[in-house]
Amino acid sequence: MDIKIRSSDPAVIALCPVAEQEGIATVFDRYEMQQPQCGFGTLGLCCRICWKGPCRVDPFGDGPQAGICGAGKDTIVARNLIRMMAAGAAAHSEHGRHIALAMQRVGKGELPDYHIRDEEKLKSIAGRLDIAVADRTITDIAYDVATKTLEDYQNQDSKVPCHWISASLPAKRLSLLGKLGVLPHNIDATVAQIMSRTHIGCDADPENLVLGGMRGALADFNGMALATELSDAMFGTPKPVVTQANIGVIKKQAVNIAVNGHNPLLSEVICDIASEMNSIARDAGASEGINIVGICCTGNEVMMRHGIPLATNYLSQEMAIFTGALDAMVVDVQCIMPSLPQISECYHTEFITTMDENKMPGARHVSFHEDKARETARKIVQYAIDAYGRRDAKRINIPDIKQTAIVGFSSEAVMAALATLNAADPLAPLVENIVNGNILGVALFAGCNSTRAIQDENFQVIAKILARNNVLLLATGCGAGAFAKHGLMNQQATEAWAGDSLKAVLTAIGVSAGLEGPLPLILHMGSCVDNSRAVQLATALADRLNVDLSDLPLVASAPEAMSEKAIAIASWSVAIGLPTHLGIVPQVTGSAVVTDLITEGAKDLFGGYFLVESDPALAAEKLVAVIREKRHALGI
Ligand code: CUV
Repeated sequence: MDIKIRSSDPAVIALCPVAEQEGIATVFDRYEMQQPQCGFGTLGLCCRICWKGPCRVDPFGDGPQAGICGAGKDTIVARNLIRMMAAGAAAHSEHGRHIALAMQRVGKGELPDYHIRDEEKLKSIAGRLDIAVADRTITDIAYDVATKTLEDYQNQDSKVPCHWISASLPAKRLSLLGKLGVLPHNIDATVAQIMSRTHIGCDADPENLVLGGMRGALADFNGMALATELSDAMFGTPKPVVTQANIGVIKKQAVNIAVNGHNPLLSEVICDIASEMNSIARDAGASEGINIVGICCTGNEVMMRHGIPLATNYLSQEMAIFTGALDAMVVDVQCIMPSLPQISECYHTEFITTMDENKMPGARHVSFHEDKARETARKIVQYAIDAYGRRDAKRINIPDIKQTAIVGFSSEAVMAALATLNAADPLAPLVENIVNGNILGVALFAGCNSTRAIQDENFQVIAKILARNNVLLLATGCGAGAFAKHGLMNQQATEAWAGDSLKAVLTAIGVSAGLEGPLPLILHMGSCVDNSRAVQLATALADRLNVDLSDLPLVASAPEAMSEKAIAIASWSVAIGLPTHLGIVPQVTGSAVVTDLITEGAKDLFGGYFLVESDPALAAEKLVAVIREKRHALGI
C-alpha cells in the first residue's frame, strides 16, 4: 500500500513502513481489508433495529423497498441517523456529567485531590446560571454550580429548557428553537426518547424523527458546553501557550507517557504527579525524566491548559507505539482504538485503561476514581517507569518530525487579546474588521479524521484557501490536531498563508497582545467539547450586532468527520444556524427525503444546513461563496 494515499502526515509516512516490517496491521491496513465496504450501510439503508432483520432496501428500486415490518428507506435512514446523534450526545454528556459530579464533590469537600483553580471563571459561570456569589466561599459556589448543572440531567418539566443551552445561545436563536420544539429540557431524557422512538414500531415519520434527532444534537451541545465551562473552573481557563506537535515530541531519553481519550479528570492529575515523580524516572535511567504527550482530545485538553505537546490525532494514534519509545499509553474514554493494546503487546508499552465502563482486551486496567486520583496516577506513572526499563533499544525509531504550535485560544483568551486593542469594548476591533471586510468571515474547523479521506489533507487544503480569502480560522478536536501537526498553528503559517488584510489584523492583535508577531493562522480552541467556546464567541458577536447566529458570516467545517459525536456536533451546528460543511458523505444518501431534510429543509427551518462536498478545493470555494452571501444579506 502506498501510505501517501491514506495520510498526509509525514510521521505516519515514516512509521507505517516500521509497522509493515514488524508485520503488524495498522488502521490503514484494516481499512484496505474492509474493501469493498457494504453499499447498503454506506447509504444508511441497512436496518438492524430488530431481530427479524437485518433488512435492506434496494437503492436501485428493483429489490425490496421496505423492511419486514414495513419501514421504508426514509424511516430506516432517519432512524439510523438520529441514533448516531443520540450516541454522540450521550458520549459528550456523560463526560460532562462526570465533571459535574466531581465538581459537586469538590464543593462538598470530598475530593482533596481536586480544586477550583480558576475562581474567576467559576464566578462568571455562576453569574450565567443566576447563582449568587457575593460573600460566599468558593466551595459553596462550586457546589451550587454543579448542582444546578446536574439539573440539566434531571429536570422533568419539558417546558423548561436546560440551563446551559439557555445560558449559551442568543435570545433570537433560543426563541426559534423553542418554537420548533427542539430545545432539550433534560439531556438524559432526550437521549432516551431518541432510543425509544426509534424502537421497532414507533416513530416512522422521517421529518419527525430528524427533528427529534436535532433536539438530541442540541442536548449534545448542552452537555459539551457544561463540560467545557466546568473543566475550566476546575483546571483553569486556557491562555495562549507555545508548544509542539507531532510524533517527534516523544523523547528517547525520557519516560514517555501518552494520555489518550477525552476527560481531563484523570490526565490533569497524571500531569501533576508526573512532575513530582521526575527524579524516580531519572534514577531509572531516563535522563530527561517524565515526558507526557497527548493524543486526540485529552491531548487537546492538556495542550491548551499546560502546553503539553501533542503526539498525534485520532487516525495515527497507533503510530506512537511504533516509535518503540512509548512507555505507557493511558486512556480514559472515547476514540481509543481497540487495536492499541494488541500493538502494545508487541512492544514494551504498558497500555492502561482507567474507566470501569471502558475496558479493552489485552489492556492493564487501573480503576480510576476521583477520591483516589493522586494515588491511582502515581501507580500508573510507576508502571510507565518500570516499562522504560524493558525498552528494546534496537526497536526505537522516533522520526524527528514536529512543529511549533501556539494554542490555548479560549473565548476568554481571544477577548483578552482583543481587549489589548480596545479595553472598553474588546469586541469592537473584531466587529470593525469584519464589517470593513479585512476579515471576510469566520470558519470553525472541527471533527475527526477518517480513513475515507487522506488523513489531515482536507483540513489543510480548505484552511489554506480560506486563509488566502481572509477568513479567520478556528479549530477544535482532531482538526486542531491536524493543523498543529502540520505547522498551521504558528506565526510562520500566518506569514505564509494569510491573505493580506487578515495578516494585518492578526498581526495587529498579536503584537498588541504581546506575542511579538501575528496570532497563529488558526486559533486552537481546544477539544471537541470546546466547540462550545466558538459558539460563545459567535454568540457575543451576534448579540453585539443584534442579529441571530444564522446571520453571521460564519461557517463550520468537519472535512474528515467520523464519530457519532461528530455527527451530533455537526447537527447542532446546523440547528444553531450555521452552514456546516461535511467532507465525508454521511450515511443518509439512501433516502432523498432525509438528505433533503438536512440540507434544503434544514435551511428553511434553522437557517443552518449541511453542505456536503468531498473535494476540499471545491468545498473551500463553496464556503467562501456562503460567507459572501451572508455578508451580502447583512449589507456589508
Ligand atoms: Ni473528541 S470525536 S476522533 S478525539 S475529533 Fe478526534 Fe476528538 Fe473525532 Fe474523536
